[in-house]
Amino acid sequence: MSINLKTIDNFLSNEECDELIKRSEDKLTDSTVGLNGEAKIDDSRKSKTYSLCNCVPFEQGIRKKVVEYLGIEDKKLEAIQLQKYEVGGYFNEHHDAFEGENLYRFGLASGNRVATLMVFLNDNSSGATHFPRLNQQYLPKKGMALYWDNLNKDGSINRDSLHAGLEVTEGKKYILTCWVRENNFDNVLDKRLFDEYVKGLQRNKAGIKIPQYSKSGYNLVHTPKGVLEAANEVLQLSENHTIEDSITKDYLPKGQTKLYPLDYHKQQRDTIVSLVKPMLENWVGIELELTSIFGIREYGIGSRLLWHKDREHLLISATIPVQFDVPWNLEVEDNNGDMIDVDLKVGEMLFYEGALRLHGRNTRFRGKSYKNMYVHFAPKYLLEPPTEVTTFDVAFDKPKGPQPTYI
Ligand SMILES: O=C(O)CCC(=O)C(=O)O
Ligand SMILES: [Fe+2]
Ligand SMILES: [Fe+2]
Repeated sequence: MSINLKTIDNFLSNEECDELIKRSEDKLTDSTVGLNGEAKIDDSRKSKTYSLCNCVPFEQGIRKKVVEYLGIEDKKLEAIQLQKYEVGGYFNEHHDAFEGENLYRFGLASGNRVATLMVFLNDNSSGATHFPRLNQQYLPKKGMALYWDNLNKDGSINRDSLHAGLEVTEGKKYILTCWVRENNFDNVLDKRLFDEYVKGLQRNKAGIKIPQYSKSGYNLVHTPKGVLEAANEVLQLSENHTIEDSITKDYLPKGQTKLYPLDYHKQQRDTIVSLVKPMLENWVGIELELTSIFGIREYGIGSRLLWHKDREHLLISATIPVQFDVPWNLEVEDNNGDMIDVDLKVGEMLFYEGALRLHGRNTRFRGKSYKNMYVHFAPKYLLEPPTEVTTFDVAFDKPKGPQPTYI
């Protein structure tokens, strides 16, 4: 797919370019790059950066010009940056869009960098911006902007957007870089969500080595009719009995959830457990004990369940869709450590080893309502009083019977 690379002559006036350079003079710091989820000074980039403050009419005017040209909401634009390269300065080949760890660190709320608008603030016969895959390069030309897309329609990185700032061999080179995000730019929320995501990965605090109980790691099976009937009865009976859901804040950025607790509906709850338990026991080949069945969780539009591992006693689990208007992929780690997508339908359920394997729903839910139920078990022998104290028993946070806790 094309990156829609184009030039816009005289995007900024000579006076605007000069004023921007002047304003940056005593405020420049070493430029950084995102490496394994951290902003670092690195040999791949040699330049200095000034982030526009957007606090004076002149800088606000520049931002307005960019936003209007791009036809985007102001909130989607990152803080505009000025970059200064001296002789010997360069920026090696890179994509402006984030991938891997960097997307997690810098894009959980804001999303990726959809597009770049770059403006040359002075002329130079070196330090061209080079697009190796397109065999195109542009020498700095005062006031001229370059525009290109960084992502394909499906959100993946458009590899043709690879580019470099070639080495400056004489004079100085000044540019502005303007990056547009998929969502509203919020770097504070990006950081908070990343910290929470890391917490989710490190959830097994006691550092217990969790064994794999099943051969396959996960398993897609039919949901017994009785389970769905019982769950639907609970939904009908508990119309006015939803409770606040504590998961929202930590694992569901922006999403809304409600809980239909099963505690008020013992009969349905016992039916569900008695039907699912033997199936899970058959899957892992050992006797199990219920450790948590919380209720039916209803996710609203925009929900996203960040990848995480469950707590140590939520070892062998089933996730059971009950009703939804739009499908929502679930990802679970397979035996090779790869995340695989599961498109669960009502009438199917997924068995997974939640404390061992990463899982979540990392794309935002696009529908209005997704009602899902989770049932968690642990091997029975782990829950019986230890006959002798082993390291494992000491570290294991033993639940006593069903726990009204989740994740
Ligand atoms: O200096 C250039 O020509 C390219 C700059 C760039 O790619 C960036 O700042 O992301
Ligand atoms: Fe770039
Ligand atoms: Fe989980």
